[in-house]
Amino acid sequence: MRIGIVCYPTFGGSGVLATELGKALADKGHSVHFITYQQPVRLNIFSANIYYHEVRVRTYPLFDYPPYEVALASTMVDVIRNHDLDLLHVHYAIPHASAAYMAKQIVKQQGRTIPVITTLHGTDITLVGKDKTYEPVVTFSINESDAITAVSNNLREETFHSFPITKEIEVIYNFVDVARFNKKPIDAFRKVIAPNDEKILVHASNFRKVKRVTDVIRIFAEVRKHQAAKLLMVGDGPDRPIAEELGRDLGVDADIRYLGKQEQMEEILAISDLFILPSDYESFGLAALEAMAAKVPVISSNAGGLPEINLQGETGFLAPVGDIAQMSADAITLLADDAKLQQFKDQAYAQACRYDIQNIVPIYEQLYSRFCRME
Ligand code: GMT
Repeated sequence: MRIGIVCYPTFGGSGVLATELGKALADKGHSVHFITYQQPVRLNIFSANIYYHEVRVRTYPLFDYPPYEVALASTMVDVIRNHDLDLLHVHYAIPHASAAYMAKQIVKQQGRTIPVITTLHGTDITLVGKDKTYEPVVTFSINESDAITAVSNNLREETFHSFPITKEIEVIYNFVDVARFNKKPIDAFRKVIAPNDEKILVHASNFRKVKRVTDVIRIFAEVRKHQAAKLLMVGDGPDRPIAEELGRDLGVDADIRYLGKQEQMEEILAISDLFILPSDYESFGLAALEAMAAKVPVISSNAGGLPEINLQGETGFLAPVGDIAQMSADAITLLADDAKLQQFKDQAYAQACRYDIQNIVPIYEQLYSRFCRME
């Protein structure tokens, strides 16, 4: 098939998932056309089956807000026509689903049909999408999609709850390439971070408010009262300065390393013992799944779709949002017992294997085949 994938090219989970999906589809012989405004961060390979079409937004002194959605729809039309696409798969509703609707109408006038599949990822529904600035367009463009998928049951239910959606929403869980994440730790790297064999905790996110990075620091400070440990903070974003300040106030800053945005997550996870994700909401928590694939158990909140991924007392522990005392207690208990920690590591890995790329990508292919002929 010739598939157009529209996504954000940044480190966010939706862009990562869309890029990994495109790479996997290309490996299986499909032609994959990425349409976005910048080379996606995980699009770091050469494949004869992968094409990248950059959306260029022309500026003009009149525009306070350059019209990205118009440029995106026009690029979609261009790629549909010139590369004879069989379908468009858009990740994150805003503005990708409405731009796809526009492109679909334009090519329809020329006698061509192009199925549009919209995958909802989370904040497009729970935070941004239901704001009344966007809601009517989001509702319309989701309903106009030929198929709608959500990355967890929780997100499916949230979508029905917040929007008058008239179509079925299919749940297709996010996936991870287990083979890539199941790596041996690089001893020299571990020695640099934890020279005295301290346990290593890790958090990865975009450091937005929803991620509650200050909870991560507070949990770590509690753990440090009981044992020597290090904390790796991966990613960057608006709440980094307050996390740094809190670390200094709590006297644990010397044991925290901010690594910034990292492409080689598997190497960081390979030396880690525990992943912390205390978010206000996660539709899925792809970062937690990647941790589990690297045999790292997860201490998380029980918000959104996290209980579907992180299994209480098996792959890690969950607690209500903001319950720092419970999350700290669970982390301390787990880190203090090497046999139990190893058992959780193995169980986390087994859970990640259920979401392996090999199991999930065929579900997308089956979905596509309902809308266009397989070659
Ligand atoms: O978490 C973010 O802020 C990024 C966001 C995105 O759209 O890139 O992530 C969302 O999609 C991911 C992939 O499906 C999910 O794993 C995340 O849980 C989800 N984030 C939220 O729901 C807050």
